[in-house]
Amino acid sequence: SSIPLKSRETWKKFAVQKFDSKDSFENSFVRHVETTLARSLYNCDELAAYQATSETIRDNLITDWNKTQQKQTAKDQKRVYYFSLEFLMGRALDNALINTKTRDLVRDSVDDLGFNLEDLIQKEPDAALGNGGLGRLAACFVDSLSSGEYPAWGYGIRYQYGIFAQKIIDGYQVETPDYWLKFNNPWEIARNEIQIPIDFYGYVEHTKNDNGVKKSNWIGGERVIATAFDFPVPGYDTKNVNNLRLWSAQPTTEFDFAKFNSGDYQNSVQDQQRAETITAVLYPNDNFDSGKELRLKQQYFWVAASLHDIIRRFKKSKRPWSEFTDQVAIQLNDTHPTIAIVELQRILVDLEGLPWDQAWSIVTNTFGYTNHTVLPEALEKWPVELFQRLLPRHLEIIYDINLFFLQTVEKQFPKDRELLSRVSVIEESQPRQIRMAYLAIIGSHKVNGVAELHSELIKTTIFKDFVKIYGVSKFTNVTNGITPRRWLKQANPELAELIESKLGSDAYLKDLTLLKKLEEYADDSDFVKKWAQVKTNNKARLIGLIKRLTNIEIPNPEALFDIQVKRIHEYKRQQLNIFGVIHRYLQIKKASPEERKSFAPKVSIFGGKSAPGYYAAKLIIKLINSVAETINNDPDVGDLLKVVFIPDYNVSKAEIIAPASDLSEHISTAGTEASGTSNMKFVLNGGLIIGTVDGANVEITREIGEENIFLFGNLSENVEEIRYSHRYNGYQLPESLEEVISAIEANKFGDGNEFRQLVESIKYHGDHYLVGDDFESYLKAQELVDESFKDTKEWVKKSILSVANSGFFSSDRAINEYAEGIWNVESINT
Ligand code: F58
Repeated sequence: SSIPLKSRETWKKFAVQKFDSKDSFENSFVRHVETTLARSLYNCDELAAYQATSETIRDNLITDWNKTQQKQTAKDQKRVYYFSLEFLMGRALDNALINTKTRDLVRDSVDDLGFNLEDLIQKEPDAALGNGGLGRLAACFVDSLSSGEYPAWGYGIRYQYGIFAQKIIDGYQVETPDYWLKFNNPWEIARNEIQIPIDFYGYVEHTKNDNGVKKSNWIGGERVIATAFDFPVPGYDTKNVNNLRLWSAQPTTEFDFAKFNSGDYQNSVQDQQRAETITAVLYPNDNFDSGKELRLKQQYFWVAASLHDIIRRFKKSKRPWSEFTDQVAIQLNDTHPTIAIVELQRILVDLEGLPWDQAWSIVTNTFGYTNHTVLPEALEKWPVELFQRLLPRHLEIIYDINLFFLQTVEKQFPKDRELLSRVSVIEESQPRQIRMAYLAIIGSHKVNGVAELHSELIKTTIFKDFVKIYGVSKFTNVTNGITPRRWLKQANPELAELIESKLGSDAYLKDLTLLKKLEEYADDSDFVKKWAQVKTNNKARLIGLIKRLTNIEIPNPEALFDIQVKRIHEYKRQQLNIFGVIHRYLQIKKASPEERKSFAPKVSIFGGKSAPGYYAAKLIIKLINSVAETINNDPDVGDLLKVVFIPDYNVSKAEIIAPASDLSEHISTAGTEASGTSNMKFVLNGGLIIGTVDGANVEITREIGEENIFLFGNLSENVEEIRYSHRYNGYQLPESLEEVISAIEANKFGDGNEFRQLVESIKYHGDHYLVGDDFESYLKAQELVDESFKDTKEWVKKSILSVANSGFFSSDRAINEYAEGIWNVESINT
């Protein structure tokens, strides 16, 4: 459907011009105010100005987006598709300004037009289509894929409600809906012409063709339409703009006449409307599998639409199926899209008529699977019965995949029935369940963990049998990373400027290892002073945020800011942190006014959401708020200690919080945090870390040096043994922790009874997360922190050296590793 040659001259004459000067920006801005928004200079408020600015940037992005897609189609290289149920993007405007290097120009222009750019940026709601680390990782990855000019698309769901907004009322978390699309969203392109039918339920017809070959045909029983929304993803300092395609569910317009004829019009329309609920809301659990039918519907809906899209694109090239894997790589972000393995096999066998084995070899060479957790309660399983109803043909295919797999295992390890039942995709429990991680391993050519320790752990624990079966080469590691564009340049403009003044350019934003040169300035007193000043300014910015959100005054920006922000989870051990705070409080109370002078002033800052149904995590939030209430109002304490819980932690708040830490806490029970990524954000912004030997803390230590990090606690190799010993030999909490618990029980922080479950799980029910075992070691590490912080010069030096050596943690490096080691995909300009 392209334009005939004779008309093309006319098109070319009017080819869209990108804005590239103040004049052209302002021209476009005014046009958008008057036409797109139907307003004028008499009624253009900040929201309208934000929208007109965004529309103007959007025009530029779409122009480059179009060219990028044309170029990628012309080059016809292998593409990578990143399947993720979550993309925690945050705000788009500031990021687009930075990546397209138009920020200064736009700041001056909106100033001419009577607005302040920083204020306009604040008007944008966060695109919060994710829970935490996994979703934010996907967002950093699409940034790096665009910046590295890889031919790559992200595929996900356009939820109408993102992760809930958290209110704190009387110290308790209250969830309110995040209806982020209430204004027109300038960052998406509605592709209403793309309408893909997706079926559910129904039954399978088994027939034979003329040659007597068995054929299976799934007849769906309910149909919804997937329609596409495209989000342009601009790379940094390149014209490359990749696509993030998010699907939205719509009702079909094919009506069920039987129902409508029965005269029940109202109910029939209602049935149709139910289609939209599929993409209505993001499930708010982190590291927990909820197993709800609607969740499985979301997964199949998104995966089926994405594969349909990819196959349509592939078929346009008229290549034989044997070349599919030269053209397509698909990465499964956790097991959530695992059904794609089955769906592709179904398409190839049932619809395209390929023999099973040929289809299966295409499938396994297409997919790679990333695991993000070893926690058993987070590993996805689905009841067989649910599959039987919702996706009957897929269940048959799963049975066949499993059968063929078990047959090869049986050949390899004859008579090992135990092994067969351990690795079977079907768990023979009541009810029987499908183990999605096993299916993902069997259907992929590579399986990776997200940090070295984690990748070793999956090989020796949850996937041990599969290493035996497939060999160790199927398993690999790609340590996570973060994008320095958002997490340094955008979040910390002052630090970025100071760095640029020494490195001479912004090239480090594309090659983060260039930060290494900062080592030369670690003893340069002028540089050290400026470095410290940037930190103080960022702390002042955070003080302002805290005041606005909580009304708490932080009197002293020189105090040590000790921050733990992340999802609230027992394994992440915010309880260990708050017990440490209580301990400190009790020490201050015991001290004489004279002795109190020796305490270094400190601000303990928490933030994070609990899953709505996670009782223990909600209790931790309440405890933090109750402790804050007592301490912040105790005149004996004064400015020595403040405790803050920042409500509704999200990406845009993280951008203010990460640059403001002196110390951040990454204190999970060893072996539980697969990687962590906020640890990288804090280090890149010149904060030091107190942490356990867990996740990416291990590599952070290796890169920045162990003299620049405060490690403590038991090691992962001992955790099981300690738990076992708790169970069979009993255990005793250290005196220091008993004292803390007694203070809670003595109602020093509101009604102590309220926290009984929290206390009892540690005191009497095995202390699964080893809070007692690590407490003393944690306190010691904190003492060391206090000691070090007193020596400002030494502390700042550690900070500079940490940043200088954090280049490894760029998501650009992670993406290059995936491209080479897993996808076999090349950048478009190589
Ligand atoms: C996180 N997982 C890991 N899952 O906990 C963290 O260590 C790691 O750094 C990060 O992934 C990136 O690799 C995580 O965020 C979820 O939120 C899932 C959401 C859907 C339900 C299951 C948990």
